[in-house]
Amino acid sequence: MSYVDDVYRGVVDQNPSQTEFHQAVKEVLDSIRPVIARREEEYRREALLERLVAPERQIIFRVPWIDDKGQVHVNNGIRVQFNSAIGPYKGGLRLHPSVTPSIIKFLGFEQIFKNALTGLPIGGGKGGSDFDPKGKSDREVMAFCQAFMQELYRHIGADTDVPAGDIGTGGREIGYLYGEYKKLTGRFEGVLTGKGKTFGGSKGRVEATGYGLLYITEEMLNSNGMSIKDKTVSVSGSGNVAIYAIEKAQQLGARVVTCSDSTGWVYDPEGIDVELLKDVKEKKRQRLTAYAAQRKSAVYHDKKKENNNQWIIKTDVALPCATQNELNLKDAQTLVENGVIAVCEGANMPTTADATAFLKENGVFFLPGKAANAGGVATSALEMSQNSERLYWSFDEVDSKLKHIMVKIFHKIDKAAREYGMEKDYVAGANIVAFLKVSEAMETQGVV
Ligand code: NDP
Ligand code: 2IT
Repeated sequence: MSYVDDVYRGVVDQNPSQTEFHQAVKEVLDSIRPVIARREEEYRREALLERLVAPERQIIFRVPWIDDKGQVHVNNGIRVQFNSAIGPYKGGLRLHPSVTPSIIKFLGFEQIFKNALTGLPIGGGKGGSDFDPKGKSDREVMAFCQAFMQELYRHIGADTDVPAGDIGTGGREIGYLYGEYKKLTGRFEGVLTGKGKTFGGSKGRVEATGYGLLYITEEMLNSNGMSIKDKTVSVSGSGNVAIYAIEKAQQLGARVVTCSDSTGWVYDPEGIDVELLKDVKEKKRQRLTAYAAQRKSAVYHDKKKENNNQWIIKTDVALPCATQNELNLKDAQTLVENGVIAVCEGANMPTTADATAFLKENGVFFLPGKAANAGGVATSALEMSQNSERLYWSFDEVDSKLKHIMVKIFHKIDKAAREYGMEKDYVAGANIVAFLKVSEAMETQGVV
């Protein structure tokens, strides 16, 4: 068996039932086969891939907190410090009932390569809890965040590990986490990103993932003789990434006709009213039914009752911005039948492996999440820079740096795909560029 196959088998054997983690590892390993083939014996002797697929450290802890009625709850807490070859561990904290070690490990593994693509000095990590902030009072969310930080604080720091937001973790949660970190350590430092703008948060971080997704999508379309202007776009999700993807797509002249949450989706042929969506989701924390109730042109679809989703709508560009494996083979077939031109991942691994293969085989331009949604973590790294120099940059300065980073990522992955004879395979391009950078740093630093 080849070295790559040996390592993949080891991952499956040693991490049984961690299917999301297997999926993320398999995609990367398959992409880098031509790179490994050039130096297979050396990599094997150095156990480079075995080291790459094993987290440097995993911290698992209990998180006891008290609800408004006095009931004590215990949630799990986890932080995976995956790889620090090119910088301090960096990656978000996910708060969602579906959080398991497999989910956090797949996200942490993806983060290593995403962070390498940004060109900034950040290693890969991820964390979270099965706590569900939905339906909890602000005081309960605060109680949870404080309890979570009471353990996490001893493992993180501005120069060691810098967590941030992800699903279920937004500005409110980062604020409570930061307050508790500061109370416990007495240090005011850039230990978290996505902070409030009054205490070290960068302008443009809230918008960064969604805006960055559109900057790289536009660059890819331009390079292939097209543009996002006047295209129709379907988006899934209605959280941080989705909202600012919709906003930037509209600014660039596209018509976005769908968004979704975990229970339903909205078709709005006149184009999503993004200010109304922000009011419903960011301010009032309501369901999408509340959006549809206030918008005449919108039709609400219940996912369970109708057994369908937003991918049935005919559009030119699809932007999955909700969660992993939300776009499956059947969805990909529908998108292709409807003539979709491009699928660009705002979420992490939203497309299943067979759906990705089908889209690529059918000539759909496909940008993988580790490239397409890298704008969020890139801007987090810009927040770290501002915190280190104790300065704030203007929105325009941050936004223009973000745009530059996204454009550069596209050209790096495009070039690598061509160099390895896989023109326009941006999955392969992204994995190869990132692997070459991280592996070079690991080899140079010796066996550690
Ligand atoms: P939010 O919590 O702000 O929004 C998540 C959205 O996805 C909500 O609309 C939510 O619906 C929906 N969703 C979540 N879980 C599921 C599920 N199991 N099934 C269906 N819908 C679901 O998260 P973000 O927007 O921050 O994150 C979205 C994706 O983008 C994630 O994959 C995340 O890892 C990725 N990402 C985020 C970055 C960031 O900076 N925030 C950066 C890069 C990637 P509901 O409210 O009903 O749960
Ligand atoms: O998946 C991601 O890149 C994020 N959730 C953002 C991580 C960060 O550190 O900003």
